[in-house]
Amino acid sequence: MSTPVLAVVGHPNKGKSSIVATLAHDLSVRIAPEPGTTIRSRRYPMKVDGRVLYELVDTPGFQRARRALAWMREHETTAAQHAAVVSRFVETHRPSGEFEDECALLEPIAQGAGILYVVDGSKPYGPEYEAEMEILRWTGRPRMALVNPIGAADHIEEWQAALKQYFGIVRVFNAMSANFTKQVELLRAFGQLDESWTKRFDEAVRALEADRRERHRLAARAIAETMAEMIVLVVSQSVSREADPTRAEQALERRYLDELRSLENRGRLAVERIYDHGGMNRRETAFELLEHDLFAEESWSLWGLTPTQLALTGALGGAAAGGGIDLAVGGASLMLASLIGATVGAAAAWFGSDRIAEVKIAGVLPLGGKRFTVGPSRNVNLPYVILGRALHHQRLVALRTHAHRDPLDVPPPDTTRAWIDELPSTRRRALERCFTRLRKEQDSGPAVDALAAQLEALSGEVDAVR
Ligand SMILES: Nc1nc2c(ncn2[C@@H]2O[C@H](COP(=O)(O)OP(=O)(O)OP(=O)(O)O)[C@@H](O)[C@H]2O)c(=O)[nH]1
Ligand SMILES: [Mg+2]
Repeated sequence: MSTPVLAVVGHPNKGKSSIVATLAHDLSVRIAPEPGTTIRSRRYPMKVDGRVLYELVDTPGFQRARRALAWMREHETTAAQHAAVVSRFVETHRPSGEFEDECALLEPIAQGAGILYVVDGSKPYGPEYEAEMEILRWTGRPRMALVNPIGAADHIEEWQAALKQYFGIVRVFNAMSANFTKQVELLRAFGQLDESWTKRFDEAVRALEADRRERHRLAARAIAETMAEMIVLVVSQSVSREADPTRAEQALERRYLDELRSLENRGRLAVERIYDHGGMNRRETAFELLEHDLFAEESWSLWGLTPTQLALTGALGGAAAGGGIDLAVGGASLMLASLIGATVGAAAAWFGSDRIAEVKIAGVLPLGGKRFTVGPSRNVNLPYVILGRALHHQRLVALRTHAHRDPLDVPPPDTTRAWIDELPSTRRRALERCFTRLRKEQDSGPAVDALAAQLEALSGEVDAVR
């Protein structure tokens, strides 16, 4: 069985390369707002274990479809000869460079590729597309039309009415926003184009799904490893007798918070690489929105557990029993706050930065100075804030198609606190047990494994959305 090849063709600037990038998960595909970005055909094989399951060919857009069709009509004899005339067109014009774009896009089709014809469903249909579609019909190859709505206007119905006359299958497929389920559905539809392709595309779907599960697993592990480092982080500093201890304490606190932030950022980069988005930029201003700082009050009310949830999870009980937090003052008022139903915002101050970094004196130095340390944080809510932010970022990255060339734009989530409020309490308690183990156990390996296992299910939930 020969490898199915699909040539992605159409008018210039309609999102052909964007569709290739999305399906091939490839950031190296050239995409730009100007027409004429793709100037020669390029193949993108989908490989599993070294074996190519199918190939996409990105092509330049039609430039002179009417003239090309006119040539073909002049050389036409019978309908049975149409495909041969298209091949002759390519052979005749290839050497001279005339009809360069038409030759580049028709060549793979003449060699046996199927056709994916891409149009922009946000622009009105017009007869100028008919020469292109007629040429493609002449090739007699299996073909599907993809309506990619680039803008907001909706001309999809009129497009469908026209496209159905030329293409066996017509689908709407948005290159920028197609989620994993939509990509899988499209692959299955490719398998319907030609009977001899069905098995191959079923195989491709299975391979893609296995690959996706593996990436979610790796992302869960990367998040668990980052959390482990953040939870046990300690920084220390020796301060001489002459130095101002208050300033030294403040500097050490800042260093501790900076190191937490930089660990968080490292975790994010790892997750971006896992989903093959390693090369992208981040929009700083927008990034700050998500990043609106780990220690900002909004972060705590958005990502952390409420006082009641903390109490139900056992986080407070466990920490208090272990002498982890001082319940005498803050704890009592916290409990009171939860009892009288105080808002999370009000409680956030208590949960917030003042209790994350607490400077302790680790020892007195021989010549009189002191050794200060900060960390590990005893703040019971910190792991939940870190985890909420990590899962939000992972979701944005996992759902981002490879057609995007703009920096990662990361707004706060639409549904405030959804992640944690929707977590079943059994899972919350399981997470809490993992956090406690991370704080207590010398060898963090088994606790990281346990946390990664808990996070795997959460990490895969991004694909549950249809
Ligand atoms: N918003 C949005 N923009 C899109 C979509 N698909 C493509 N674009 C944009 O449209 C422009 C053209 O996309 P390309 O994928 O380069 O189009 P093309 O058909 O390969 O263009 P040529 O190679 O020049 O023929 C780029 O700026 C894309 O970012 C989409 O689904 N939504
Ligand atoms: Mg292109």
